[in-house]
Amino acid sequence: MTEQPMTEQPMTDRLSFPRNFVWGSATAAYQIEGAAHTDGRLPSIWDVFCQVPGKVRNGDTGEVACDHYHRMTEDLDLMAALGLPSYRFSVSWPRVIPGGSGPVNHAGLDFYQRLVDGLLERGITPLLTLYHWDLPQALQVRGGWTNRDTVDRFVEYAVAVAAALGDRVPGFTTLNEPFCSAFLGYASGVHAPGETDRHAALTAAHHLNLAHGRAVSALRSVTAAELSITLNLAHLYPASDSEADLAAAEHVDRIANRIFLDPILRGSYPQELLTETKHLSDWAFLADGDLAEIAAPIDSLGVNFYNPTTIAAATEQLRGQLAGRWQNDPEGTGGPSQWPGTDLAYAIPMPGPHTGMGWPIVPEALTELLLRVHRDYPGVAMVVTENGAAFDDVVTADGQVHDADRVDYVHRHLAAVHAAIQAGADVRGYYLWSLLDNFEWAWGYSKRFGIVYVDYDSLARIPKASARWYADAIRQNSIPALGS
Ligand code: IFM
Repeated sequence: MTEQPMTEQPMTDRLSFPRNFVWGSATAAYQIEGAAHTDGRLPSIWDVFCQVPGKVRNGDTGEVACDHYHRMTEDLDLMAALGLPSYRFSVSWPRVIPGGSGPVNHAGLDFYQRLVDGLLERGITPLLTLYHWDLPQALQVRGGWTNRDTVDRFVEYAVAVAAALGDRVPGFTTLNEPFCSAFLGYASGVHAPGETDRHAALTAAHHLNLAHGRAVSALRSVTAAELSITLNLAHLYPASDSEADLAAAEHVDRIANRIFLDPILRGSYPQELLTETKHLSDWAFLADGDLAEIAAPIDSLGVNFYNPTTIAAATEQLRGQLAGRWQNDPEGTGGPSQWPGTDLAYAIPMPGPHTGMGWPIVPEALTELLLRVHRDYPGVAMVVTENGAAFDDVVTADGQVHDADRVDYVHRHLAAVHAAIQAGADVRGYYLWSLLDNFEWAWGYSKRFGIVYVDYDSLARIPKASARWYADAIRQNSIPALGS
């Protein structure tokens, strides 16, 4: 693949985005900040999980990460140099309320005051995520998201952050990808806190929904900011037209997507979900009045998308193929993997090009997904809050990173967003994941998603070719038409 030309082209050869379309890039606290013991921060579940042998590749941790905590000014200048109109970041709960409950740690909160001020000084609009997976460990020892009390602790934390920043931050997102918190954290156990109990995962999912809804209501009285939640929606293709595969795909749709979308946007859980998970849980955690609280109106829905998935009904043959493989092993992506939280469905490999994560590259699936949400949840405004790709980047002799594959991935996915808008979906912005290479959870630092390369020895930042391509798209509010 060759690098995309960045020359001006006649507007007819370009796909233009709506006038107010928001362009940005995203990161998350634990993945970039480092400074794990600085200014009163206490451990999160990820600090603890990283210490468990075999859980994170190479034994990597977020102790230093990109050292963004100490290099924030340099990173802000980098964003300004790229002409980034908006920056999506997350606040670390264990910095702000280190014990999970109790007093606010002003030294920790001050970091975000400086970050927000620094963004605004540079004309960059902040989009603040309150929870991107770093639960204070002090709450985990009391059951974490399986404990209903965590819901109210989250609301207290959300209000504390909004009371400090709500006058300057125009957008708050309650949770990032609650599917991962609930099902990777409590069912498959590949994320912190590493539990493998499906009843716990369903309990956590419900409590995350409730935490979101209660926080939205509480935040309305503290800030005029727009409020949202970000979901990593699975776009699913049944492996065949067989009844079994179609049913498996619908089942995964309920356990991955509708378990969040329906209560938040419709005020109910799908009845089939309650029935098909009856053997795992009696859903006694669902109390009267919860659904009304969860459905507190939001201003937009964040959608994270990387790849679609092909789903097959679980069979003995698929189980046999999976046996003996570590599910979280990137090398294992060549075979089927059990869908987290259920034994009824398997994700099976898709043909075609893949990213460095082994994830299939299917941009049209993003158009289909946005149109599906638009169709099934009418009136919902969406923002693509994450999209991007890891590739095996190298710094070449010229000191540059020529990441043509990432340029191509982003280009095609932006074209897919454009197509969805043309077809009527209300998509208001796009945040590229990620600004910086960073700590990719169970894969540690082995996977690079950034448009800016981070040398983990010197911590130097090197903007990649994709950063320049993206800056050009932002400047023109348009991208070259595919094939032009
Ligand atoms: O790095 C993650 C991010 O934290 C959440 N969404 C997916 C990204 C890539 O895996």
